[in-house]
Amino acid sequence: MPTFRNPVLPGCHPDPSICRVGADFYLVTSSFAYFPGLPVFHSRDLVRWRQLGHVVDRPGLLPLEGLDVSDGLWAPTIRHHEGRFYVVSTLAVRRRGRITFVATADDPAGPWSDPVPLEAEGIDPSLFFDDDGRCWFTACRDAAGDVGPGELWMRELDLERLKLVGPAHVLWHGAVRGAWVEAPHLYKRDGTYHLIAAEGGTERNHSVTAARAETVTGPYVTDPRSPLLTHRHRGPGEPVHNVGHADLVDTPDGETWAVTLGVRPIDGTHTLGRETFLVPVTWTPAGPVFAPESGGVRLDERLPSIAAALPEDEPPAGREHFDGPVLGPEWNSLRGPVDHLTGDGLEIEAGPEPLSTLGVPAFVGRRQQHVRFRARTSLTFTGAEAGLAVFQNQDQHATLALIDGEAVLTVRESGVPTRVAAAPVHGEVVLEVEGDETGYTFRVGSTALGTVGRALLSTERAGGFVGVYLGLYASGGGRVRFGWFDYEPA
Ligand code: 6LW
Repeated sequence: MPTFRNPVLPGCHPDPSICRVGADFYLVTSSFAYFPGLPVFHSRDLVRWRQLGHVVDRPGLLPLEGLDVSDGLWAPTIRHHEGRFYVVSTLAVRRRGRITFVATADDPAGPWSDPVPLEAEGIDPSLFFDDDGRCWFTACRDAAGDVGPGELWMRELDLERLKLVGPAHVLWHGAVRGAWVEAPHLYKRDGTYHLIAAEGGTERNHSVTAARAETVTGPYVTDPRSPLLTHRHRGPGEPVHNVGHADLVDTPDGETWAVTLGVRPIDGTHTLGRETFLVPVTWTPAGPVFAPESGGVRLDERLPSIAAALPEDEPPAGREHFDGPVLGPEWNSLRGPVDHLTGDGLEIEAGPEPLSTLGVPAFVGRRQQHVRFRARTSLTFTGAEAGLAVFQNQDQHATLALIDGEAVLTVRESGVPTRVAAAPVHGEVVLEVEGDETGYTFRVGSTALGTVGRALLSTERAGGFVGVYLGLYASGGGRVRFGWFDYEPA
């Protein structure tokens, strides 16, 4: 039986949401304080995804500056209705408020409208279009309307005015009250409304739970089979954990699949973030059955029937020469755009902000998507500081940088920097980082400067919701030119 390899979107791609229009599938994920925000992907077989762009792709649309890297754009939902795409999401700042918004587009590749704020409490918004054309907005909130374990609620969304209207309906408190019910999505099947949610928190106890109702506004009755999907009971030998936060889609030939987040821990920690996995679903009179054959998320899963043949391995991306007019969509900066030039390498203006700031440092990065990889770059520089960063968050990262004629390896843990090693350098320099299960080994030319333990840059150790980015950065003045960048899975 032909299989594909999970995760279908490796690296930090959590909270996936999916919709289909004809033969085309579209998917969005959270992006936190990275800019541009809310990546949009396209696929025709659910397995091979290509990024089209971002929903929040212009500066100034939403205030990302000042945010911890794990705050920002959370848990979007994408839906399509009568020729229009809708994305709802929340700019969340833990303990300091949030802005829930809707953006629309005729083409998911963009342009997307400016975000329209909605008067909505909580996080994890979703939309459901009923047979009569009415649009129902759902989200989760706690009793105080803050982020937290609590309840799922609903209001109607007026599609003309993009405003929530009518009364709020409380739908459900989860299969277990107080177990962080979140990530609601609603579907209608054979006249019954099925509410899917996540419960247990986004770590090891994560899960998919469900409730059902005969009318859209409820009452919703807990599906006694809940959790319908979880790996919380699996031991440390299980390769995939934290499974939950699912969204369902039907294929043109009648299969149902779910996208869900999960992590791949090694010795109890993961660095790649929460990734997007694809899981088969069948519908029974009792409701959806996730992974009917295996009961869980598999690294090797049977191919969707629409993917007639085994997908070919992606050709290795090859060396990035930055010779296009703009950076590819896989590149992000932190909290806002960075002054840069492409065409002949990547030139970055080194601003005053260090990587440890909550502002916009001169940083351009991409997700680490494989535990074993090698990343290299060549640069010439005469300013204060520039190089390669393995970035978990502003307080937890490792850098190999040119500083005063030396290549310096620095590790920052809990906000405290430690200079690990240094070597003198001249002229054009090649900086390298190689990752594996144990750590990140840094080299300048062929000289190894040291290895930083992998767990140090893990989400478990750093806290928060993101995975590691590999970035090029500069700070303290001067202009740096990166000639090329290689990222190779090993
Ligand atoms: C997301 C929520 C969650 O909105 O983490 O705990 C948040 N679970 O569903 C950020 O990814």
